[in-house]
Amino acid sequence: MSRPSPLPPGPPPRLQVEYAYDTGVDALLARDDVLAVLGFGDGAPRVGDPRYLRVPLEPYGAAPLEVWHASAPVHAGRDGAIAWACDGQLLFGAIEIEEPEGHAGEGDNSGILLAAEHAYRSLTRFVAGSDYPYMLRAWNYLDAITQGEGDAERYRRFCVGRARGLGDFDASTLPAATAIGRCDQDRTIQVYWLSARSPGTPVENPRQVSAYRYPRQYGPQPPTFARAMLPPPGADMPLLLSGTAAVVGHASRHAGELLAQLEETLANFDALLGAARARAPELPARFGPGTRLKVYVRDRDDLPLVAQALDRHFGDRVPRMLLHAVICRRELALEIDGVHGAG
Ligand code: 3EB
Repeated sequence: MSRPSPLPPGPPPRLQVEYAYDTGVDALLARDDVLAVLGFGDGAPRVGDPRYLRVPLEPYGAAPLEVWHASAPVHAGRDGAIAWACDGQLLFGAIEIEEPEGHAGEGDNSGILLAAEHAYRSLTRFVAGSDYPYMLRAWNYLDAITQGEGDAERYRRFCVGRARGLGDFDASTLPAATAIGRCDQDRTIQVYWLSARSPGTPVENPRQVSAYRYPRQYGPQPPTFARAMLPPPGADMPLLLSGTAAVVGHASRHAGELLAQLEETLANFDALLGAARARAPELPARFGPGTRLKVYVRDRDDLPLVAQALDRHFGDRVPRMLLHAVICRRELALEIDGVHGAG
């Protein structure tokens, strides 16, 4: 068990996200600028390094490793259930919590609520007590995300547990996030995050109601995330894009129309980039070689259609991976997250 040791002030934070197709995980982890490596799907390696996390979402086509390059030297360790790695400016953390048996007071699906609460209480304490107290970005992966009815749906229970674990939070400083469903029947919630020594600037989307202000119809606890996060001033880092889908205002659009949902999602990104560029005019207005996208597609059979549509839209200008994953609203066929910087 260990904690990140205090480090003197250093150069500004640096983060570069690579999708690596040809380099093995051991070679990547041997580099001292590597803050994190994410492996997707059944074929992803199993490695004990705290900088490595295996995410059981099946990629479509060749399976890359996602590599976060930061500033060497990176230090890494474990503290209880938390794996961490840091470089003096940024911290990658990951926690995996098995869902406990629920208890009657919480009704159906309280196991996911309790696991989310536990994960978020642990990571919130850890981050607050570290030299990297500012949450920039969080990813949440849980099995069977839309199982259950009404307020007992697992995603809604997750939202309640996440908010309880966050404790007293200020909606204006919430991180960018993704919450996506796995299909592996492993009732273990995975949360990983990026936090920093200095705060980023959250960005909301002018086409969308802020998620933390969603009306009651979507559950008792609105989702606690910002639409995007601009990196700390002076950082050599991309804009961090939250999971984005065909949600306009607060409503899902184009139920049953896959490609219309894709177009709406891309329109949401155009608006989000516009809002981010008002504060960071150097960001490109369009996705390009400095963008990395993760495209989550609910139905396996839709994967080739989405891949073709993205090819038509972006050609090979925008690096991306497609993953078979379940979106947190049943009518949403796809969701996209990623990072966006100058190429
Ligand atoms: C949406 O716009 C789609 O609960 O952390 C996207 C990104 C979504 C993050 C989360 C949920 C989350 O509401 C869902």
